[in-house]
Amino acid sequence: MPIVDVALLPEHAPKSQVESHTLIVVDVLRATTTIAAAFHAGARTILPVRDVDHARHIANALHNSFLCGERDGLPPAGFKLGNSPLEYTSDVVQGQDLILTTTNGTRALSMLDRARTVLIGSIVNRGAVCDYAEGTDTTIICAGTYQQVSADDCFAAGLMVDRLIQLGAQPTESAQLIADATNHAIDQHGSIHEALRATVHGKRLIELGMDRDIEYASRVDLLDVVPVYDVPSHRITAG
Ligand code: 3SL
Ligand code: MG
Repeated sequence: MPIVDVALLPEHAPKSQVESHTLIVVDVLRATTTIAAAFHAGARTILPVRDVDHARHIANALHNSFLCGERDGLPPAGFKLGNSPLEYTSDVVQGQDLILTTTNGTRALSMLDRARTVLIGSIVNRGAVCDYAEGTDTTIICAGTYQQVSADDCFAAGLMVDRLIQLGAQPTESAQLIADATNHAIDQHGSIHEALRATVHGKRLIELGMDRDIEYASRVDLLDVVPVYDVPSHRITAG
């Protein structure tokens, strides 16, 4: 029976699991939600980059690509798009190669150089990603926020654990704990949207006027896309 485990930060993922499991990287507010929206809108590839200056250097070298992402929630100077999934519409990204750098999401991806299979997961593409991982040992890796455990990512992970259990996976004790905590939070707040709004990072996004991003990010199984990160080429494409 395949197992499902959850790492609350990329640093917490056991090396053996990184190298052998199907990894689902989650930064639900907002990088992995944004990546799912970008591929739903027809983006060709996404190159995740950890550092802003490195992203700018690559953009100068790669024609027909453009810079996307955020620092402190907002797009750095010269970036065409920020990190709101609502910006990634087909009239803007259809057929495009995007260079993406974000505070937490692309940092998490940069820590998986020894990984075999890396999927980009969020609440909006939870069903599609879990179906893709069905039958394999899976570790959900939460990006965290500023290298701290982030409840928003944990809630997304909890919804994925529930789905993978339905598909026959055996949760580790920590995975079960995250699923139970997620269901408790949803009961307490009335919806996954309100549970996300109540998190530390959710409150910060609301202060930045980005409540619509949280609402979008909370739409379970909205998109049938499975972005796959190819570690050797450092590129994300639609699986
Ligand atoms: O994508 C990210 O790194 C997020 O965790 C940060 S923000 O929501 O875009 O501010
Ligand atoms: Mg985040």
